[in-house]
Amino acid sequence: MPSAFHSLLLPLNRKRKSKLRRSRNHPKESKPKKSKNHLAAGSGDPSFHLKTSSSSFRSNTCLVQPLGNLLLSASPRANLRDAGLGSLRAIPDDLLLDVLGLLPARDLTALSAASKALYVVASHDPLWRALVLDELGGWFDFAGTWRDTYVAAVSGGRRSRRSPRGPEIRGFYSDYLFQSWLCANMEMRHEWLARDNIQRRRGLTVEQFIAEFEEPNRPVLLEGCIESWPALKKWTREYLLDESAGKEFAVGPVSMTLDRYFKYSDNVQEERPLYLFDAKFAEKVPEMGRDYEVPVYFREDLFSVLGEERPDHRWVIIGPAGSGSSFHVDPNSTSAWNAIIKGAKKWVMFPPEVVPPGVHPSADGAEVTSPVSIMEWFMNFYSACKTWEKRPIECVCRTGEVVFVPNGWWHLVINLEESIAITQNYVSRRNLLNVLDFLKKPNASELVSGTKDRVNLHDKFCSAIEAAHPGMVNQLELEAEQKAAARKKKASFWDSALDANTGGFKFSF
Ligand SMILES: O=C(O)CCC(=O)C(=O)O
Repeated sequence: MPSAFHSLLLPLNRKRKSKLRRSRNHPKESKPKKSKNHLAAGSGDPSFHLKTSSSSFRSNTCLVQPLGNLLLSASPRANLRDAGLGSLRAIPDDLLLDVLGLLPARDLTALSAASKALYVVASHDPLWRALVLDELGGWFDFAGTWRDTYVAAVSGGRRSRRSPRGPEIRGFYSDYLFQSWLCANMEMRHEWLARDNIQRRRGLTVEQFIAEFEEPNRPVLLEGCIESWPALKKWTREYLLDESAGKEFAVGPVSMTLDRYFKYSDNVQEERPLYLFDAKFAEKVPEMGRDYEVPVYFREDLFSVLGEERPDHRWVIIGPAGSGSSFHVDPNSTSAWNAIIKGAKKWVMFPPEVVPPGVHPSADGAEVTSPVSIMEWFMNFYSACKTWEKRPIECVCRTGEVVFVPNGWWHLVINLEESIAITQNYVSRRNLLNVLDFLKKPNASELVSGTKDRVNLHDKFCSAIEAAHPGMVNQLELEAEQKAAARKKKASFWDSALDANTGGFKFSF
């Protein structure tokens, strides 16, 4: 790695998002999201450490250098990219990749033999990932790179005859391609992990949890509340592989058996690793459903009145280091808990009224996911909120710990090591009115997710709640009105005590 990378590296600017990087942002979201343009927004110390490649298949060398390094090269105008792309050089890299993404594998291979520059571009692994997932679904044996996986699959399992090193590439400069490689290969920096300002609580009573966290809608990390889960001891790889043999789990846009997924996750190093996020795990593998129970704080589950028609509400989540969930807000205004059975996750959370830097929610609330990858967010946006008055709540949550994610909170999560977790989204009396408001929005058909009947969910839920808990909604509305009136009264007392002209207090002794 040339040392000039350090000085010229950041901020890198990947203005447009290539289609190849536009996979669904979060598995709980039911619709593909539109991409948004954005600019990198500053950076801190630009030094970085590369992951040591754990894969027996590949090394993490990069064919590309950041554009700034061209200034330091012997011939600052000689970018191999431009010389070797011919008239395609006028097209920005992200657009070029979108165009190449339309080609079948045969044409991509032919193109990569035309020049070294085209070799670099046509070897961009996300192009091959899209081909593998489109053509093979989850039925692939990962071979270290997506290109090799594709070649092995179409040649009946034989490894690629391509030289493992490929042609020698020098002097190809591209911020877009370099940052994609860097996001896949760099370690999380110490400064991104150091801040831990969440409240950690052990032994809370349910009443304390409600009063201190659920009612005021504040995150908390709960310790010691899943110690009795059999999953903590039982969920070794061998056990999960045995129990789930032949069953497929939802992994990004495809379904995969666990053995194929582990072969992939053990050997992958990419910017957005495929994440196993399955809502039907307990139906497919009932033993997994029996190996955990809902922690005592989250037992009120009002969506259960909808029976079969309830939106998806529980997921098993498995992923390698570097996988995770980019910024989003959970669906249907629900709150959630996330319990780690194995591994460690870094969390960053912003309250509902604070949109994280780099995230652009749409005005109608239909778009609540982030267009930037997790590593890209840390590289280009994490330091932007250092000086903010409302800094995010952050923590590293480890095996046996549970994070409470209050409704409406933005959150980003990255696995620091291979992790297995269970998460559930729920509606309790504390967020029932929020959820009903959400389901009633005029564009509910766009907003509601995790269920087939997006339009009628509000009415169905209201009737089912009324049948199961007569008077509950009215009672909650009354209490909410009383609380609002009490808040107003408190505010007007202070208003009257405050001298509007001077901004000081009026004392009338
Ligand atoms: O990746 C994770 O564990 C976090 C999952 C998450 O954010 C969610 O379930 O909403």
